[in-house]
Amino acid sequence: MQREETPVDTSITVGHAVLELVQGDITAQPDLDAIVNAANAQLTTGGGVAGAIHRAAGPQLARAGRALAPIRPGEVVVTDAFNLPNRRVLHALGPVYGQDEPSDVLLASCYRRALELAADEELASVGFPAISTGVFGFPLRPAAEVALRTVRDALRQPTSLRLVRFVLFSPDDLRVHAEVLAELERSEP
Ligand code: AR6
Repeated sequence: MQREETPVDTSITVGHAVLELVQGDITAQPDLDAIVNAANAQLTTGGGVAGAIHRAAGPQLARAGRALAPIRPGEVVVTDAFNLPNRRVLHALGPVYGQDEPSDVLLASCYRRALELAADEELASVGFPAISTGVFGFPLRPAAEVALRTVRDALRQPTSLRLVRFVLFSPDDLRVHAEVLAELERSEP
């Protein structure tokens, strides 16, 4: 059997919203009202996805963060998006795996709070990276389970959101998320 090299993008409907998985760069999602940053506690530039977001937004983003820092694991704060094509950046501090416990509860809080804050601002669409799965070391598959379950549960409640997009950086990240979503749809319809 031939192995599928390029995973196809996935999308499902949950409540009144679409939940979709794509491979890409979260700084290049101009159709989304807000994007989520996998931030550090001080809301400084940092590396990984945070570095990319700060570079694209410009130095005003770090300046805006200074007034709101520090934040704790599981917390999310909102700033303008400055030079990014989006309206808002939601800065989520994920747990450092093996250090901030319980890591799954704290990770779920990042996704839930981000969606709550987006709904408070009546936003219709938001994009997430795979929070904590880079520098913070959260294993990808369990992180994807927490992320996708939390977002599915949230979209079943009344919300302004009509689109939640997971923007996964590598084909492998997309494949794992697609597998986990299919499994959740089977086991927890
Ligand atoms: N678009 C989408 N995803 C990306 C992008 C991008 N442009 N760049 C990287 N990723 P990480 P964390 C993926 O390390 O684990 C920072 O220094 C990446 O491949 O960015 O929450 C902060 O300042 C991985 O799958 O976030 C913090 O100190 C995912 O984004 C710390 O790292 C998250 O990786 C946060 O660590």
